[in-house]
Amino acid sequence: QGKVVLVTGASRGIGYASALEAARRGAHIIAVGRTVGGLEELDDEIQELGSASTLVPLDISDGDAIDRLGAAIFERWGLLDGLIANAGLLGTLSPLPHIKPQEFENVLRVNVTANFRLVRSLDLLLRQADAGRAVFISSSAAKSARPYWGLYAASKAALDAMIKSYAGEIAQSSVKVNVFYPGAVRTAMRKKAMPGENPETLPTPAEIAPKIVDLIKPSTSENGRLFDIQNNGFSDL
Ligand code: NJP
Repeated sequence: QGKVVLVTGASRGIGYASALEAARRGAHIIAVGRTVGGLEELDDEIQELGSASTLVPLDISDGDAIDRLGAAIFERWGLLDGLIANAGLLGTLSPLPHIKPQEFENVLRVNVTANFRLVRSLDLLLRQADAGRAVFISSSAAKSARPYWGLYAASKAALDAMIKSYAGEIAQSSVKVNVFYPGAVRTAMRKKAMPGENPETLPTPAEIAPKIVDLIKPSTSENGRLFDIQNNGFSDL
């Protein structure tokens, strides 16, 4: 209640549902994404819940924009209670030699570098909160190399390694950081990855969102742990 929570990739899918779930629990949502229509739709739904949001249309691969966002949050609230770092890019699933260097770099920029910029820009704000919490959305692809998934898998594995290191660095602080593996979820990204799959067999973002938002509750005592929805539990980072 009354917490300030930033969600990246809030314009659709898992991020949208997580933002809505956090708003339902009384948080003020800072909603980040490029698609203004999606953010506005989210804002309408949040208002219907009696909560409020601040919409931030930006491309998270713009590191300077992330720094400006951190400065603006500092100006207005002086702290950040929760971060759901969800925005991600699948990229083309194809043999590695066929991937264009520009696309390779773009996927790494969104899935890895942007999350580094978020950590860099928001670390102090999370420390200013009584119990700052951050969860980074990874993928089981990080743990299982499969043909054609090399670029996406590499980016999520890099994200995991980076966040595990960060979790160790802040272990003695009041901030807690986790990584979440959603498993297969009924979203646009999953449809692009598995076009032949029947989406009805998959959980919806709304079904997954409470598990993600639980990880930014102040009472969450686990630090530096992975929550793997497929294995339905925690393991150490
Ligand atoms: O993806 P999708 P999901 N700047 O494509 C945003 C992981 N995951 O909800 O900018 C700012 O529906 C984009 O916003 P927009 C996955 O890797 C999923 O399925 O408006 N935002 C949109 O809101 C990802 O990390 C599954 O286009 C940018 C959001 O990201 C997370 O879950 C399985 C952006 C993507 O929405 C959410 O995925 C798994 C940018 N440059 C992991 N680029 C699954 N769905 O099955 C993208 O293991 N976004």
